[in-house]
Amino acid sequence: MYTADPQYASNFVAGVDLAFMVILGISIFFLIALTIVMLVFIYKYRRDRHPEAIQNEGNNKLEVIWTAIPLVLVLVMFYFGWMGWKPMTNPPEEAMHVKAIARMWNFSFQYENGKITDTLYVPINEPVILDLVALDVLHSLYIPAFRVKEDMVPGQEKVMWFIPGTEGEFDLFCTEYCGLEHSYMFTGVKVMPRDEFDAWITDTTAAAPVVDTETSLADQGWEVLRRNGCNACHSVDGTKLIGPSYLGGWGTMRSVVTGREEREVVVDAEYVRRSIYEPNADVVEGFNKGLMLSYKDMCSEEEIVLIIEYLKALNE
Ligand code: HEC
Ligand SMILES: [Cu+2]
Repeated sequence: MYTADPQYASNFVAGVDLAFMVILGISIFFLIALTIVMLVFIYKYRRDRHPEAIQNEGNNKLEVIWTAIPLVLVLVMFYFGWMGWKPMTNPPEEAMHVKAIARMWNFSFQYENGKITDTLYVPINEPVILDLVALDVLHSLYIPAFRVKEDMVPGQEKVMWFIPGTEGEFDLFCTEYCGLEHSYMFTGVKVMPRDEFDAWITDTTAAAPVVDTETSLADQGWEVLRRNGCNACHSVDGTKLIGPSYLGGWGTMRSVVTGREEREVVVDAEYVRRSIYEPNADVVEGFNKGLMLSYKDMCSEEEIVLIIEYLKALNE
């Protein structure tokens, strides 16, 4: 149906690169031309040949020329820029939708069947529409190889689309300075053949926690924490980051603020579960409300059990 040129990573590469080369070409031409003219004039009008300066009262012909030529050049640049950019604003009717969710400080991608990943997987030669969702602050999704970049604004429905043209893995990252660990909002896009993609998307075992005997429950809990980007705000070594450290928390008492009221609670399974699903219900003293968002749609009950196993293991 669609065939993006296999030479290019996406359908926008040709247009954007052409605009870039046109502007770069014009700039280099003038850099060289002006430098040459300048050198010639320095030589030709040097002081020992022209000891007396001449006053020029104006030259209408020159004025017209140096207004008209730059105007044409700027319009040429505008034309190529516009032609490269316009198609990005017209996503096709029929396309695969992926919800791209950004939060401090990671991306996650949710597919039409509910599968969630931290790397974006897409089939080759088919249009993909990313529905951009920012949960907390401004982020911006950038895939340099595809020549696409779009701001993600909390509360605003925005989309980005492209047709991948070459198989492989490409960088994807946030380009809107969004806080302390902004530079870690870095992941990738994996472009694969349709049949491989179909096999991958229908395989839901990778997303669900498989309780295998090879890996300990605690290690699987760590995997859940890593996958959800929890470690951007929570350390394992007692360091206070944005949130409290995991270390030495389990089983101890916590001073929390519930509503207006301060109280002491035990860090038990119920508390951890509530901290993950309703982070703002009990806010740990000394930490800020509203920074951690609910992981209701991201973490299953089974995964929370694994997280708890990990917290327990840290105490040993
Ligand atoms: C953007 C930063 C951020 C991210 C990401 C984050 N948290 Fe938090 N978390 C906090 C802050 C701040 C607090 C303390 C305030 C509160 O209780 O809401 C907290 C509190 C907690 C608590 C209570 C801790 C205690 O010692 O009493 C738990 C448990 C917790 N987070 C687990 C998680 C898990 C699991 C994830 C990932 C699924 C996660 N957090 C992701 C910032 C974050
Ligand atoms: Cu960001």
